[in-house]
Amino acid sequence: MTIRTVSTTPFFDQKPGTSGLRKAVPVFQQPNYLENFIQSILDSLNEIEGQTIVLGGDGRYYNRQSIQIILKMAAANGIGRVLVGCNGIFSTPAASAVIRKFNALGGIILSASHNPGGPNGDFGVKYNVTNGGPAPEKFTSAIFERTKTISEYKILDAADINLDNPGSFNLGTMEVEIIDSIAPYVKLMQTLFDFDKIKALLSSRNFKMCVDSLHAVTGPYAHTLFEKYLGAPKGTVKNGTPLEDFGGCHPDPNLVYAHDLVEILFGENAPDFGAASDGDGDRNMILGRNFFVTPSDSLAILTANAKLVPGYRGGLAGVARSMPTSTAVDKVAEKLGIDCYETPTGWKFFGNLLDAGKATLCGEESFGTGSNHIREKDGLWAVLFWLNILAVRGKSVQEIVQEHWEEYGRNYYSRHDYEEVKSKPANDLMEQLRLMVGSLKGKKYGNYEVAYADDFSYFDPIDGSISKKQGVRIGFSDSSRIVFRLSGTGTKGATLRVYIESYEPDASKHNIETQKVLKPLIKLADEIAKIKEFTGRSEPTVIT
Ligand code: VG1
Ligand code: CO
Repeated sequence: MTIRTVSTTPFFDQKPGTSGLRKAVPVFQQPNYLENFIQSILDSLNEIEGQTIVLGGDGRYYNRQSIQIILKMAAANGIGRVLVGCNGIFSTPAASAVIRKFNALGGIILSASHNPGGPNGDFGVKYNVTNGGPAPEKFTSAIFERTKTISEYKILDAADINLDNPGSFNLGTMEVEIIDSIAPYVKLMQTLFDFDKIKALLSSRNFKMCVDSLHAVTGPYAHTLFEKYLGAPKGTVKNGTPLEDFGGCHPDPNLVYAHDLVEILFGENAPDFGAASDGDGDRNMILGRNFFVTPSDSLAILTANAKLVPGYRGGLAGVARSMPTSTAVDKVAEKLGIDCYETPTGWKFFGNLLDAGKATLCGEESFGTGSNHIREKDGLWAVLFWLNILAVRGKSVQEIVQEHWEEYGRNYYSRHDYEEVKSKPANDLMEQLRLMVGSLKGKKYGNYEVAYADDFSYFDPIDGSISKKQGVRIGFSDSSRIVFRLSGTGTKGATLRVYIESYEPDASKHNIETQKVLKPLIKLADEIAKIKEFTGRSEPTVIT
């Protein structure tokens, strides 16, 4: 087996976004495109000689081919050992758990998360560091800088490795271990949740649940957890076989893309509980019978009920949410007397807080919740957390949420996405907002008075780093809020995200339709940002 050094020239579009490098599959299939990015990651790491890394993906199209390339490059660059998920599969949370368990140097996760897959879908590469979490900005910037100057990469000439069964192989001097990626994850979940109580709930005749894996990575994990360990009847998990193109669907657990599950939960004889997860298994959507739980509320409710769950019985050190996430959890934190941190969008910003023991639970409005058990958001963890709460409290999802609102007030919340708009006008829209925010304070729009407005900038209290331009937020004196930012995960044009929130303390007004309540603010968002004028769109493409 010989190591080949291949000369190459840079691609200038390899800047990692909110969560790794995401591009359409044909972009990744260009000669040297994947290789350049992988070599840039390896070049940005110190002392890789003999180290262990974790490798796997969400099973989407191009996963297997990429794994073979990456293995040969890792071997040529002196990596000592690679732990690969069987069949090349690792959910993002399971990869994070395995990096931590084996004290690996880091991991390469192949996923474009909730973006569609298949030959014309998206692919992605993400590097996670030693703590199991996404590489911080400092590191992703170093990778990007390297991609701009790269002139060669190293690869071993060798035959492909069989990924289909657990086992050990040698690739040059490097060891490749194909491991069961489900067992360590299930074991970790057993240390956090009361499996006996959840089992009693799931095997009772009075409780029915439906889990939709959307043909994506959580299928095998969900079958094992719910049907094998927790007594749920076979058939509880739907679409549980990962497909390379996710059956042609968006593996995105929200009311729009998980519509089959929504129909079941809002239909006749609906189950008591429903859940879905995304392409790589780090997102979750929680539904009750005829009831949708917003991700922001879910975070607040997990926080308020954490003491009922064995892994969190000792109390929470603090909580953290991304800036656009509703402030529902802030109210719970205040009552519990714990700190609540506000970070930019993207899980990488929670890593330092989790490592420093400042936050125990974290969440994002984009259907992501997680805790200090790993350094990624974790879809099935959130489902188990909910089931544990339901098993202890013996109430329905709707009752739990409504009681929560009665105690803390309700944060009406919605996100409006304008997908695939042209990049230039989208950037111009944000730029005019940035120029405007400095002078908005005190300005009146009908009944709304601007209490503060800024372009969110985050000071990381642990490492002192500053992340600027993280979204324009406009807060009003009645606690309502509008946030504007551009997506960092899309692959076509730009996606404008508008986040709208209002607060209602009065319990007699808690059962109004969300879009109706938010209507004046939605109108105001358009008036302030001139969305129609810049994007030419009069309606968002997706409302969650
Ligand atoms: C989106 C979400 C963000 C999330 C990110 C990765 O980013 O808004 O909250 O962390 O996706 O999620 P953006 O930049 O498009 O708004 V995923 O499940 O990659 O795992
Ligand atoms: Co994801």
